[in-house]
Amino acid sequence: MTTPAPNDDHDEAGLRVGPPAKSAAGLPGVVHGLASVLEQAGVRRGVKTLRLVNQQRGFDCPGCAWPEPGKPHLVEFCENGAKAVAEESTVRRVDAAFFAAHPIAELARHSDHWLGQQGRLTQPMLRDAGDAHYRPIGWDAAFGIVADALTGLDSPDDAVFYTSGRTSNEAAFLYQLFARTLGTNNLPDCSNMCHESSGAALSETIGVGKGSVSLTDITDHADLIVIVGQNPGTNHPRMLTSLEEAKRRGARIVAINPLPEAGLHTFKNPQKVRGVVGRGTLLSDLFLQVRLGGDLAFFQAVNRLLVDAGAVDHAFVDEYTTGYDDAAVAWQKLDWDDVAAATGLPKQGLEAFVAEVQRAESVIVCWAMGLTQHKKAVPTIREIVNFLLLRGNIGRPGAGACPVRGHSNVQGDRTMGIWEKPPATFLDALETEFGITAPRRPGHDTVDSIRAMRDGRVEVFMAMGGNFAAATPDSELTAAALQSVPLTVHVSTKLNRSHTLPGRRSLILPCLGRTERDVQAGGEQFVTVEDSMSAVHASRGTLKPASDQLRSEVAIVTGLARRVFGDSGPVPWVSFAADYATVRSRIARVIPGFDDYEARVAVPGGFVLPHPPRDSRSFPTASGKAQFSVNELEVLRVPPGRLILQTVRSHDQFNTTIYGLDDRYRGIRDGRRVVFVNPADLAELGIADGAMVDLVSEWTDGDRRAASFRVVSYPTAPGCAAAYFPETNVLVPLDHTAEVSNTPASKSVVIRLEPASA
Ligand SMILES: Nc1nc2c(c(=O)[nH]1)N[C@H]1C(S)=C(S)[C@@H](COP(=O)(O)OP(=O)(O)OC[C@H]3O[C@@H](n4cnc5c(=O)[nH]c(N)nc54)[C@H](O)[C@@H]3O)O[C@H]1N2
Ligand SMILES: Nc1nc2c(c(=O)[nH]1)N[C@H]1C(S)=C(S)[C@@H](COP(=O)(O)OP(=O)(O)OC[C@H]3O[C@@H](n4cnc5c(=O)[nH]c(N)nc54)[C@H](O)[C@@H]3O)O[C@H]1N2
Ligand SMILES: [Mo]
Repeated sequence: MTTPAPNDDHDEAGLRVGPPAKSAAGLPGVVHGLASVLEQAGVRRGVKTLRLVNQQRGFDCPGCAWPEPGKPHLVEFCENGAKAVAEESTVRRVDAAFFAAHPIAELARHSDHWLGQQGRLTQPMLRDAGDAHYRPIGWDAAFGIVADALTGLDSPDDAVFYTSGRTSNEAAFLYQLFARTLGTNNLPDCSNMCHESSGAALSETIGVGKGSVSLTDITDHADLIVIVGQNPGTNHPRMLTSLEEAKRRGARIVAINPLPEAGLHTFKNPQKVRGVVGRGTLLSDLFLQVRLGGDLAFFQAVNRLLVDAGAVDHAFVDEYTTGYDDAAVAWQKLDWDDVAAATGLPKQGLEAFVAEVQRAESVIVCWAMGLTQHKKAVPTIREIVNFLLLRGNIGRPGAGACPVRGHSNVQGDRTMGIWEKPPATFLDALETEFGITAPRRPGHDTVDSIRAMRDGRVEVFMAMGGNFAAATPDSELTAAALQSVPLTVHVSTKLNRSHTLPGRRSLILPCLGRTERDVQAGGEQFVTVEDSMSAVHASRGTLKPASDQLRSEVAIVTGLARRVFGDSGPVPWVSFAADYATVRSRIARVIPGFDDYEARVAVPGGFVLPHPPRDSRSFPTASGKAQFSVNELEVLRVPPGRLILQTVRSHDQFNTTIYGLDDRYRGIRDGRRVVFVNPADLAELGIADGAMVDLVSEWTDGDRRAASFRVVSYPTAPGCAAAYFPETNVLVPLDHTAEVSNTPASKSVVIRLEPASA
C-alpha cells in the first residue's frame, strides 16, 4: 500500500528547518494567535469574538477541554484557542457555487490545510450515486433521504452514528436518544481514539472513568505535578498558566516524555508583562526522556522503589484499597534489565524521581495521548493508579489522577451517553423516562465501525462533527470502507477530508458553531459543556451565523427524528427543538449529578459533577475499594534497522484541521512532511539530516508507506521517531490497537526509512 504526498498545493515547497524553541508562548504566541483571528474574521468581528471566549456570559472555547478558573482573566484564551475561534468565525464561505466549481475528485487532491482554508459550509449538499459534484438540496429533502434509508434497514445495527467532541451536552443527549430509539448502540466517538484507555483503566481501578482533581488542586495545593505523555505548550496552553501559578507557590514539576517539548521547560505567560518581555518561568525541575511505550516499566520500577524505601501509606492502603499484596509480589519480580531496555533511563533517573515523590505530601499525575495510544495503554494507566494509591494520593487536596482531555466537550458527550458500551443503569433510566426499549447489545466503537464498513455491514454512516476519514487509522483501508457505504451523512461546520470520500450517496449538513447565535422557536438558546475536571457550564454563541441556512446540531437531530418517528411517539422532539431547557430537564432526570440543572448552570461558572473517589474516598468498584492491579510488562523491542514512530500534533493544527504549516516550537516552517529522528539513529542507519525518505510501517499483513518525508535530526529519545498526523495515519494498521480500550496504537508504529520513491 502506498500513498503519494496527497496534494496539488505544493505545500512542502518552502519547508525550512531551524533549531527547536527553548520556551513556550510569550509575545510570539500573542501575535500568532491574534494575526490568525484578525486575518480570517476581520478586525471588529475578531476582537468582539475573542473578548467572549471562556467568559461567564460568552462561549466555551472550541479548542481544548482545560477548565476555566473561577474568575476568568479578561482574556481567558491562548494562541491556539484564538486559532480555533478564527477557524470558525472566518468570513470565507464554501457555498453552492464553490461545489459547482470544484468536482469531488479535485477536492480529494487538495491538502487538509487547503480544504480547511476554504471557509464555512453554508447550505445542505447532496452527492448522488455517480455524481462528480455535490449539489444543493433543501433540509426537508435531505432529512427525507436519511429517514428513508434508516427506516428501510433490516436491522438498526446496520447504521453507525459517530460523534466528535465539540457536540454540546444537549445535542449529544438527543443524538444518542435518537440512535437508541432506533434500536442501536452503534455510537462510536473520537474518545475511542483518545482517552478511552484512561476511562477503561480508571473505571476498573477507582470506579469512575474521569480525572479526580480540580483546577485548584493544581494551582493551590499539589506539591508535585507529574506531566507524562502530554505536550501542554501546544495542546493545552492555558494549562501552562496554571502550572506557573503552582510553580510560584513552590510546587515541583516533573516531565516524562521522549521529546523535550518547549512548553515543558520554560513558559512566558502572555497575559503578564513579565511573560511578554521577560525570561519566563522555568517549569520542569526534572525531565526524564523516556522511550516510547516505556511508562509502564517506569511506574512499575518507581512503585517497587517506593515499597523498598518503606514509603507506602499503609493506613490508606489498608482502609481504602484491595489487591496490594499481589501487586507487591509482582513488583519484587521486576527485571531491572527490562526496565532499562523499556525506559531507556538510567537508574539514577528513577531514583531522582522517587526522591521527588517522597518529598511531596501530595502528587498529581497529568497525562494525555502519549499514554493512551499504545498497546499497553490501559495497563500503564492502571500502574499510575497503583502509584497514586501507594501514598494515598487520591481523594485529598492537591492529589490525584488528571487525564487531560482533548476536545472541549468530549467528556460531556460520554456523560450524555455517547458510548457504544453504555452501562445498564443508563439504559434503564432512558427506558423509564421515555418509554422506549433501549438496545442491550454493545455497539461498534470506532475501529469496529471501520471493520464493519469494510465488510459491507454498514448501510448508513452518520457523523455529528469530526473528520472520520482523516482522524482514523489505516487511511487507505478506511477511505475505501467509507466509500463503499450506501449513505454517508456529515454534520459539519467546515469542509474536510471526509467530504471528499463520500459514500455512494452522501450528504453534508452544515451546522452552527459554538461562537454563533442560536435562535429557535422558544427564543435564543444556550448549550452546556463539561470540562476535563467535570465542571459543567453554559456556552452562548454571540456572532451572526455564517449563513441563514445553518441549523443547530439540536435542530438537525430533532428534525431527522421527527421524519423517522413522527410527532406522536413517546419522545417530544418538537418541544426539544424549540427550547433546550426542556432537554436539560430530561437530562436531569436520567443522568445522576444533574439535579436542578437549569438553576445550577445559570450560576456563573456552573457546577461540578460528583466524583466519589475525589469527594469522599469512596470507590464504586465491584469490591467497593480502590483496586491495585498486577500488570504484565512487555518491552517494546524492534528488529534491527527499525524505529518506533509516534504520530503527534504540530503547533499549527487542531487534530485534522491544519491552521498553518509551521511547528514553531520544534523549529519547522512551511511544511509538515518531516520525520524527527535522533542523530545517533541517523548515524547508525547511514541517513543524513535533510534526506528525503519514505516511511514504511511493517505489520503482519504487509507494509504501508507514507511517501516523501524530510529527515530532521532531532533530540528525541533514541530509537523513537516522530511525525505529524493525519499524514501518517496511513501507516497505522487498523488492528494495531490498545488492549481493552481498542484505541489505535498510533504512538508506537514500527517503521523503517527507505530512500524516497517519488
Ligand atoms: N492546539 C491544539 N490543541 C489541542 C489539539 C490539537 O490538535 N491542537 N488536540 C486536542 C485533543 S483531541 C487532544 S486528545 C489533546 C492531545 O494532547 P497531547 O496528548 O499533548 O497531543 P500529542 O500531540 O498527541 O502529544 C503527545 C505527547 O506525548 C508524548 N509521548 C508520546 N508517546 C509517549 C510515551 O510513550 N511516553 C511518554 N511519556 N510520552 C509520550 C509526545 O512526545 C507528545 O509530547 O490536545 C487537545 N488540544
Ligand atoms: N495518528 C493519529 N491519529 C489520531 C490522533 C493521534 O494522536 N494520532 N489523535 C486522535 C484523537 S485524540 C482524536 S480526539 C481524533 C479527532 O477526531 P475528530 O474529532 O473526528 O476530528 P477533528 O479534526 O477534531 O474534526 C474536525 C472537523 O469537525 C468539524 N467541526 C468543527 N466544529 C464543529 C461543530 O461545532 N459541530 C460540528 N458538527 N462539526 C464541527 C469540522 O467540519 C472539522 O473539519 O483524532 C484521533 N486521530
Ligand atoms: Mo483527542
